[in-house]
Amino acid sequence: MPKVLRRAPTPGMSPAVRPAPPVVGAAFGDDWWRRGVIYQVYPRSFADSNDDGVGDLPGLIEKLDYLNDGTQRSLGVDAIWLSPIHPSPGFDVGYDVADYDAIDPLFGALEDFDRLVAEAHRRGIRILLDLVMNHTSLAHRWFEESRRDPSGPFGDWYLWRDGVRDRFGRVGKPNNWTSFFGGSAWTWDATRGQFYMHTFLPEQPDVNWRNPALRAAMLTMVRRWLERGVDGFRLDVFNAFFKHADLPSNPRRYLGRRPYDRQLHLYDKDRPELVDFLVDFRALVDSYPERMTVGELFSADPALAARLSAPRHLVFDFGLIRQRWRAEGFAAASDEHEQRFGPDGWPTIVLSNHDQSRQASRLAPGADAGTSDAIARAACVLSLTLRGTPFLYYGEEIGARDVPVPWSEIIDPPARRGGRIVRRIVPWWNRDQARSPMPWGDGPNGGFSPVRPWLRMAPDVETRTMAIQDGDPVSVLSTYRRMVWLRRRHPALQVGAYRRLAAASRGVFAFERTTADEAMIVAVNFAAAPTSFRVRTGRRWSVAFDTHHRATADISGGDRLTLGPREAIVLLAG
Ligand code: ISL
Repeated sequence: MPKVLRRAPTPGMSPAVRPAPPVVGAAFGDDWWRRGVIYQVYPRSFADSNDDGVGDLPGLIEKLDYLNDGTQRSLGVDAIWLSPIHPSPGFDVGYDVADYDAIDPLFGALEDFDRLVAEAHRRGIRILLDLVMNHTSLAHRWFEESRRDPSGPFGDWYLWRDGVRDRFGRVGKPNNWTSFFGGSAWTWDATRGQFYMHTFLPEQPDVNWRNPALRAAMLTMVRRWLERGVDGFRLDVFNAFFKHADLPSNPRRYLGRRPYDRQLHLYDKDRPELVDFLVDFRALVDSYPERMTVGELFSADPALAARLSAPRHLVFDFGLIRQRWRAEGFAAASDEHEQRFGPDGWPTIVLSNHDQSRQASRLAPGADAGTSDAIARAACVLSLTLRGTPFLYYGEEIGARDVPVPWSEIIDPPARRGGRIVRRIVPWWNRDQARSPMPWGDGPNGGFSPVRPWLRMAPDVETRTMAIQDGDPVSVLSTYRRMVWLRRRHPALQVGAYRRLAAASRGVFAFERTTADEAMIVAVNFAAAPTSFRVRTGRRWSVAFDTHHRATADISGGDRLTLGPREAIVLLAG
């Protein structure tokens, strides 16, 4: 009997918003946030329905069956996380929001969004919005009002401060805070005659979460999206929401690749007041059935992620994203998850997102396609068997690699003025490389769009497309499909306890996932040569999945198993 969500209309609900359609046939019910697989869509680059070179919501709707049509021909994901789709000037490619309640015409209209929710729910797919609430765009009405009328109702909705005079009478910045994107975190606004604070670009002014009216306006906005049927939210840099009330300078530190790293960020994020906000915010979300959230921690700290996590409310810690392709590193990061989150805590499993180098490139730098795909398949097995909720990033399922983007075409993160690039995070890395449009198949631009896409296609677009891999039983895409559906059939892979197996030989990371009713072993050989290890369990095992397609596990002579180069295997007891 498919799980069907029923929700009585909320009293006083605005007539413009009607209860969401039920999530029909979802594989998981109330605990889908633990058992399900979540897939991040970067809307600009996913599917272009109107041939303008940019992805959009109608295009995404056309691809829902690819994501989950209820059969093993599809990827089988349980939820989609949409990177921001709100109106934005695009200085930070959508993470500078000008109107939280609307849809950027680039992607379609609110009606298209409602249709996306209905069509996704009809397939048992839930929809998460990316909420950028640490800052708005300069173009947001709130900022324009705040800048225009300091004593008006919006005057205190942002972090405005006078400059400070030095002993020579010169006016300096209010403190030493730096922007993550380079330069000071303070920009002078001539209209208001004050500085305003921005953790990121000057086009992304931070809001003042200490202001009760701002906080109420944000929670009202969140409720409107919940009423519209949104199943959850990803919270952009949520641990940066609160700053110290007095805005003191941060202590300096003398190491660090970038100026931003050369401060101890004691006062511009991770403030204790966040906890009280999360209580209110999570109470609102939990007042709607089967919702969830995931907070993006603006630093890779599993301990803090664990402390801020709660049932239904996950927190990205990015411990795995920092790993290179080494068994010891992945094993240590997984063990740290267990140590920090504990058996009752619930981590996230993330190897890719729109801010990081594509995992195939990061884990197999400079590799030929065969090696890259072998590592992509083995990494897929890890993503879908480690304990926690897996978040896949569009394109990783076909082994997509970073796309070299020439300086003249770089979009991110600079604020372009008059076509000139005025700022970038670091010269050798821009995030465009991991945001290239999805190559679906034949036709111009990998079948993404007949016109020049907003960002260049991957150089291997002729040989690495969804269509090519769709029909190949040993492709990366086939591996993802088989692993997602394997995970769906086995509670041990969804919610089972994790225990690392002592792999005597280097290069192998092996662990158990167990529930009361089933036990599975996952073993990954990171090495480029065959490697064996002992699996002292005294049980009989069958092969549930193997990247090298062996039918039986050769666990002979005292549970010794030999894995081929970069082979990943999943064994089922009994
Ligand atoms: O970009 C990064 C490293 O290359 C990340 O550390 C990222 O900047 C940081 O995690 C915050 O990311 C989030 O907020 C930013 C936005 O640019 C990112 O796309 C978003 O994921 C500001 O909204």
